[in-house]
Amino acid sequence: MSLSRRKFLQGLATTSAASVIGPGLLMQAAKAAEEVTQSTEPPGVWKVTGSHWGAFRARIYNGQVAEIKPFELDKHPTDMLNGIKGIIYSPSRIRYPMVRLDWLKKNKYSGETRGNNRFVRVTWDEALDLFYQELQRIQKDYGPWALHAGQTGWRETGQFQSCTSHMQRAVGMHGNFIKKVGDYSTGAGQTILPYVLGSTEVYAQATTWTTILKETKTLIWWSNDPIKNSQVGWQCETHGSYGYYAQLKDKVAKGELTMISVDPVISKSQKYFGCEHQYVNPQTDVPFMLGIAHTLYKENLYDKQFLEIYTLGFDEFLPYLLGTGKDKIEKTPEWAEKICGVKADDIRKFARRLVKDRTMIMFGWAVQRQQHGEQPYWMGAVLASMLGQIGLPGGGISYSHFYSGVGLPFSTAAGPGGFPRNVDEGQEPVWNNNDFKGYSAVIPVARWIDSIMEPGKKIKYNGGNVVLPDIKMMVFSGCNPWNHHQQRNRMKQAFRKLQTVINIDYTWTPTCRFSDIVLPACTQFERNDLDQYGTYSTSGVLAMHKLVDPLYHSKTDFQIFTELTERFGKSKQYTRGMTEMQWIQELYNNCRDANKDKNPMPEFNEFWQNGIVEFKTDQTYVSHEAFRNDPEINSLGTPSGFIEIYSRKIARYNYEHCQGHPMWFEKEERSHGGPKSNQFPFWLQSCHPNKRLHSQMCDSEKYRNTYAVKDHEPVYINPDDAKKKGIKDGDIVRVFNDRGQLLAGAVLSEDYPTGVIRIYEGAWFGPLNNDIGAIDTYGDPNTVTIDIPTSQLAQATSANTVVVDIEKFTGKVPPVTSFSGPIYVS
Ligand SMILES: Nc1nc2c(c(=O)[nH]1)N[C@H]1C(S)=C(S)[C@@H](COP(=O)(O)OP(=O)(O)OC[C@H]3O[C@@H](n4cnc5c(=O)[nH]c(N)nc54)[C@H](O)[C@@H]3O)O[C@H]1N2
Ligand SMILES: Nc1nc2c(c(=O)[nH]1)N[C@H]1C(S)=C(S)[C@@H](COP(=O)(O)OP(=O)(O)OC[C@H]3O[C@@H](n4cnc5c(=O)[nH]c(N)nc54)[C@H](O)[C@@H]3O)O[C@H]1N2
Ligand SMILES: [Mo]
Repeated sequence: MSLSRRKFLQGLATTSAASVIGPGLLMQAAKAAEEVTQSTEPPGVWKVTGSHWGAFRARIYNGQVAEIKPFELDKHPTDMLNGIKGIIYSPSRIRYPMVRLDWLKKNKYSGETRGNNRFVRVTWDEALDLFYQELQRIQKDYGPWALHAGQTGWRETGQFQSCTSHMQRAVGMHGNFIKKVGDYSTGAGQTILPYVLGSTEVYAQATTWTTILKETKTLIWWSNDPIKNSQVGWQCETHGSYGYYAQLKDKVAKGELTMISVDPVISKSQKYFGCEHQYVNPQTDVPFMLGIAHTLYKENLYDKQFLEIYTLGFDEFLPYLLGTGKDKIEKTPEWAEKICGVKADDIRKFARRLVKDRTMIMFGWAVQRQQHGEQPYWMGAVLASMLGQIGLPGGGISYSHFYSGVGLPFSTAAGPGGFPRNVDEGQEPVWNNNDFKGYSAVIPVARWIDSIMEPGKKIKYNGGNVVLPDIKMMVFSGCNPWNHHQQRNRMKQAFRKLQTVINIDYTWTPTCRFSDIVLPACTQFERNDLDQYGTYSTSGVLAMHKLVDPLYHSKTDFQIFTELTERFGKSKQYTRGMTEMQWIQELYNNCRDANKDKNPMPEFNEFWQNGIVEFKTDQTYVSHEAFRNDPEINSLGTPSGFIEIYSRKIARYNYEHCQGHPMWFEKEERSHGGPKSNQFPFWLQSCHPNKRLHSQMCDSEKYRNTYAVKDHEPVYINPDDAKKKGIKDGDIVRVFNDRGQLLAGAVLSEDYPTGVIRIYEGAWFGPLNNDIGAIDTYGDPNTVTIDIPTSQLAQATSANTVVVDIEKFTGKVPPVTSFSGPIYVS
């Protein structure tokens, strides 16, 4: 008898179930087992969940995610679903609570060695005790002004588990802290546009694609790459926009729609649509637009009636345009050509095409993520006003088409609410201290490093003053500041001045490296939740089933902060006495109540079983239509109620780089003949990644290898530029300026004009060592970007204002330090 057969029989004897089954049944069972192993149906159970990358189903087998397939309702799933497994099983996952050795043992509050990445494993109790002690110490020795826990970011989806809310509610129950205003996405845009169009526009609903398909004859994508950037959404993404993109593409092919991409590079969208390209030198859209406006005026192609009825201040703008104002420079196409690189005649032709038929200008956001980023958006509104189509179906201007499904037909339903970010009304924090010692309690989001570097400095902001607080301690959750902020070496200096840094994440990001206490959260795939399906369309409510148990020693953010608040007697208030599933049910039931009249929803259990409740999405919208129909009754939210080409309010602020009307200001640095281009001839654009969500998924190893160049982040460069520099495709190169240096892998591509290179933001910073100026071993563009405000109006990031040089790296390539987690010290 073979060994396996004997084993089988032995097994039979001890298996009670088998011993009661007769031989006939046993045969049947064996046959059934054989059928199962021969069937193509893979083993395991399928579960549904959602994410920034869309909803999907995951096959769970042996307690692991074995396979992922797109959700049936997602007709245009993103390739990035292939990176999800690598997030869960990333080698960079934080395994245990960790404390930085020098912070723990040496000179506790000296940050001198912060960033050396040498960590000691501690227990959860030890880590949370330290967290609590630090909160106590800061509130007792200083006050709320010394603690900044207000930085936010792209926390994973899910209404209940939204981690930044958990952190801020818990920390807020202990004491007050510094918060932020604005964001990195649209800091300049969301500040200027309320003065001009009466709302932020950037996060507003915009004209529905069905209307655009019907009415628009000329569509301008301006600094906008929707095919790349609609892959992700703030809430669970539906990818519904791609169905309309396909129809637009069809119209372009049939010659029924003129589509132009205004962009220095040939974008993924331009290639997809097969549309026209209008090149413009980087950062010079305002001169280009002024040249267009000049043509419209001189050739009498502009809509005088629209300007009269709906706008204010064209007369104040005109002298600037015509050169009869203070600067005595006429903004002719010839003048513009020298700056923006578009031939004067082509500027004129472009202008004439805009007035031919129904024209819609759709701005992306990168063009305002640069110094003086307020200006192109304002000037865009002036241009659209001159065209006179604002408020017409399929005409006018928008600043949000591309983002999170803006433009999809939407439902009338209310989406589910989230876990509260703030302390409940009527309750007080342990340290109920509101004395910020003259410092501002809220600061513009991108000015936190300035705060650490120059505490007490008074800066102007949006018509008021801000006094930068003297930050001693920071707590981060659901954001990765060592991804999102600019100028790494300046950050290194700033972090050395801090006393304590705490970070909660599931993966060992560069922010962990620069922290003192690191707590391992689990990923969203290791906990239950629910989310809205479709950020702007509210297409449904999606169940997010826990796929696998929390890996290593990680816990849900809810669990972590329940345990932290226990330490100061607030855990009952924090949880409201409810468990995870009770919260999820509560959020669902509240949503169900809110929708009971118009959008009936089933009982929770049925929803949880089915995985989704779908709403009817039949609502459409035309931007600014109400205003156009009756500007008196539906006046805009601007001071005058009209579109403000000239803003008296802004003029009165007396800011150098944001005056009464849109203007061209030369940049601190600029390629193509601009400042510093002699020394550093390339503009570096750090666009949003095609195969990541910022830094998320960069540690998804297999997926990273689908784009990395010899383990490095790609830098895209024009072949002629590469040739001049002696760089070949696949070479490791050094990208540098006077702020920093990084290694990256060269990818030669005709999509990039000369003088322009691209490295996607979100590449993990991996410094060679902890020295200021040490080379970044992987390719993080924020190693070389500049940390200056857009202007005194928005004080937003200027990430896209940066010039660099590039050379073939000839030294011995050091190993990439980004993904290997902490250096464990016992
Ligand atoms: N140079 C340059 N810089 C830029 C930009 C640019 O264009 N160029 N863009 C800017 C823009 S627009 C943005 S929005 C920012 C993005 O900056 P961030 O929002 O900071 O970037 P993410 O990489 O998404 O960071 C989210 C972090 O939260 C963690 N996280 C996610 N879910 C959870 C959770 O459930 N629990 C916990 N505890 N942690 C979680 C992730 O692991 C990740 O580390 O970057 C900005 N920076
Ligand atoms: N796949 C993916 N999609 C995303 C994100 C992601 O991380 N990954 N992040 C999301 C988030 S948080 C945000 S804020 C948005 C960001 O959305 P955006 O800021 O609009 O996106 P970017 O990709 O940085 O840039 C869009 C286009 O602007 C062009 N551009 C840059 N500078 C200039 C300029 O000076 N003039 C002109 N005319 N064009 C210029 C670039 O070449 C690029 O083609 O994307 C969202 N979508
Ligand atoms: Mo963003």
